[in-house]
Amino acid sequence: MAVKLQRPILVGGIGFSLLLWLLDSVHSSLSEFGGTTIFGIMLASLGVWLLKRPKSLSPQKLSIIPLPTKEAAEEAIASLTTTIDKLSLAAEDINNSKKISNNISQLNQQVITLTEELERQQLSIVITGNKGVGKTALSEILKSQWIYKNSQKIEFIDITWESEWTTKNEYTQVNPLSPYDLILFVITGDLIDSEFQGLSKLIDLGQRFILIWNKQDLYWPDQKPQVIQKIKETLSTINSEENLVKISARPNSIKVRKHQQDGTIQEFIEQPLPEISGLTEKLNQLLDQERKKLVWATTIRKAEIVRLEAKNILNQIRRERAVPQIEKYQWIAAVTAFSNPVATLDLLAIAAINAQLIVDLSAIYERKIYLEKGKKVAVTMAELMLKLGLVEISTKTLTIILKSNSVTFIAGGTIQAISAAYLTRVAGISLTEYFSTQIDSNFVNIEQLEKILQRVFNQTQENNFLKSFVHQVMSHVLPKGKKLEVVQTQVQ
Ligand SMILES: Nc1nc2c(ncn2[C@@H]2O[C@H](COP(=O)(O)OP(=O)(O)OP(=O)(O)O)[C@@H](O)[C@H]2O)c(=O)[nH]1
Ligand SMILES: [Mg+2]
Repeated sequence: MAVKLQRPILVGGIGFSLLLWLLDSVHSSLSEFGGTTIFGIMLASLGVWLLKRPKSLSPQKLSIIPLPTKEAAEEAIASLTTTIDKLSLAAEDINNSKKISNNISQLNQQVITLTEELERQQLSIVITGNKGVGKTALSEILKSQWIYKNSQKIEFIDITWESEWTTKNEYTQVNPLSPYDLILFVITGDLIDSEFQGLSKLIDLGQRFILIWNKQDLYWPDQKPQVIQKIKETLSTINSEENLVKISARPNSIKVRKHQQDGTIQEFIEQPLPEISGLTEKLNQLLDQERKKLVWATTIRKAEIVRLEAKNILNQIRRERAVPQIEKYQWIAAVTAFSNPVATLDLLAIAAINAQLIVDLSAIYERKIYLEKGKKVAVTMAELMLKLGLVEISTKTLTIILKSNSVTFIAGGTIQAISAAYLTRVAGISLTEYFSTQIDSNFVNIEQLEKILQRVFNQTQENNFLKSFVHQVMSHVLPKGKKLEVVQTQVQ
């Protein structure tokens, strides 16, 4: 297949000619050392040059949870509406529009519900904590002693805590606690690390909690201050020491000995009353002062979760558009490498091609990365690929696959062509994932990009994928009639 190279960057606009010249001279003077050495030196030279570059392309942005005001909640709903509008627009020119239009009407319905929720009076409180800490006992006692006394419109739910909710996925805001206005987090002694990590994350997500130390009756009075101090110390690192209360939701019954006046001793079992006054005081105070804020904060979280749902569907549509672009550039990369006089893998030429791919992909994902920035991102990706050892591993793996095929003819430049196409694919797919998961901004978070690159690379290292990929590249670059058969290989 003849690929027409239309973009000027592929011809003269690379902007790395000095380095190419340097690499070229290294190549000609050391050619007697053989391909591998030269390849290594080229990579090393590129590495040295790249290492001198600034580490970050731009400041990294942290996602900040807005303060819970009505305006912020309205803004969150507005931002959801914008994403739904984008989705509606993108859905106009795709085939599977029936399902998507159903999704869109459901999303619009959620916007209506969320807007109504801004004035919600009823509160939802979730009681969570590890198994057996007394969640159900607490829920029962609060329902019977507190809600009815105060005629509060409150519902209680209890759910066993799972630390994975706040550690596992990237969208930790989509955890089962998100829809609740307040979290009562129950522990029975020391705060263990996974619980502390969970609480820190809840703070990041703007979720209010009260940490409840239950089963006080199991401790001797002189043990308690120590435990309290330890928990408070830990909590102070996340500015939450005020959030601790201690209770006994269902104290154990106790054996009481009473000395009678006649000298005899009477023994009987007494059931102490639950002791939750510290908690109810805290609750009363919190609800008096912050009831509305709690509702707005929940609305903000819920709106964000629905927005992520919409974004997900939008990303699927965008990915369908992105893949043909990636394929187009991977063939351009293959043909360029195949016909390039430099006999080793030319990472900068690949970077130059990838720069244009980045620009095109960023347009699909509405990131507006222009060519200059695209070049920087492409070089950063080349740098990351080198650093992670992806270039070396892929070249080795592809060489093994090629060498083990039954046809002896392998044209010069074949391995470079396949590597160039492969690395372009890995870069392209990684970028679609990066653009899909990162907050909307034009900054490039190198750390995230690195993780994604590694993951995508690992996924594509699967032997069957690589074999069929080799086939595809060969059919694009090999002269007609040179057939290639790839046989089963065991790649280390
Ligand atoms: N000593 C003491 N025991 C308590 C207290 N609160 C609850 N328990 C006991 O702890 C055990 C577990 O209580 P639950 O309320 O079932 O705890 P849970 O967290 O709902 O348990 P799961 O639903 O199984 O996760 C029961 O035997 C309760 O009687 C307390 O304040 N003191
Ligand atoms: Mg329970």
